[in-house]
Amino acid sequence: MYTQALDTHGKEPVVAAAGESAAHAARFQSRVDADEKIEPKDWMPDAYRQTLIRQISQHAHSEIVGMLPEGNWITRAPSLRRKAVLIAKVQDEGGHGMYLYSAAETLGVTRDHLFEQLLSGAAKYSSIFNYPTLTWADVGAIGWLVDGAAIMNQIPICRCSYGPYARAMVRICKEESFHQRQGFEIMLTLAQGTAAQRLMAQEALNHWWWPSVMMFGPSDADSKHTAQSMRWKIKRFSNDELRQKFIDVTVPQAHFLGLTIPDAQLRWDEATQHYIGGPIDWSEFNAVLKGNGPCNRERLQARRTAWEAGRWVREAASAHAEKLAARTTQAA
Ligand code: BYC
Repeated sequence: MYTQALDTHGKEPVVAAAGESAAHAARFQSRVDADEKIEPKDWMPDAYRQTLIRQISQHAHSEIVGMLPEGNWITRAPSLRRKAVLIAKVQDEGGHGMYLYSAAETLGVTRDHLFEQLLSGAAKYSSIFNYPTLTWADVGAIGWLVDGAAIMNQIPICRCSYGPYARAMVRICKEESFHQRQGFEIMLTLAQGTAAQRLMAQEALNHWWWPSVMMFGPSDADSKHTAQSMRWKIKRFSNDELRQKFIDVTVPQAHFLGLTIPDAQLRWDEATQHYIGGPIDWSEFNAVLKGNGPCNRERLQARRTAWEAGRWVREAASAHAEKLAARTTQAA
């Protein structure tokens, strides 16, 4: 269901950047075209390196910030089982962030530098995590819709041309599919519950549908990075292609739950065999990216507070590592 099809974009001719040899650039592109993995010590165009650092670090930041909306419900999950599952999910997200920061570090950037970019507000993270989780159903909707969208976007990244990113994504996607199912199961329980629970589930779908659809990024016409990233096989599908796949998979799931997608224009199109939705309000997406979503300030403040509160742990770990290294040198 959340799978891949043939690659369709990025077949333009290779052009070497200033200061890079045309032969290197052509050899690099032919390796990418042959589906060889590019590894950290291999030659790569600087723009490829910078694109990967940007995308992988934004992805890592999204995982770390993404812990906050659900973490908010750990103490209030409605049963011990739900609490244990939610703790495990949030912990997985922290782990995903760590694999991704490690993958970014293989490109020659430090984790501290990436954290500085996040905490100063210079780096982006996924727009979706700037929305609040006001009810338990919002936690279900995050698992069902946000993790569902994440899987749709991330399964193709398991075939990304950059080896460390592709390998990190294999494990991440396995865990994301559990996350999607736990969210769907929360929604199913609520949808089969009392009238108040069904209403809560419907309201969560109303809150999360459009932000989830926007999560795939700007429309192809406005996506500045897609063409080049597809040529380098960092991205395998365009934003609109993945968005359409997500809508096609998710609408029948909403029908199964007995819930209504909050899009009055949504219809099944027999000719294309796709669900066609109404227009997306990109002004909302752009406002969130500019820092003006409902929770942008709160999310960044939470990360800054955690960074400061953890300072003594980092300092203690460094001091311990220095002591160990000094002892090893003395013993040698
Ligand atoms: N939010 O040219 P485009 C998760 C930015 S984690 C914010 O299409 P690209 C989860 C984009 O960065 C989910 N910004 O860019 C975690 C670019 O800005 P800059 C995160 C966005 O890179 C915990 C500009 O708009 N997933 O699922 O070709 C719990 C132009 O866009 C967004 C990943 O990071 C957005 N939604 O395509 C639960 C996956 N969309 O950098 C779940 C990996 C776009 O030029 N990333 N922008 O200033 C990708 O696949 C791609 O980077 C994107 C964007 C499809 C997101």
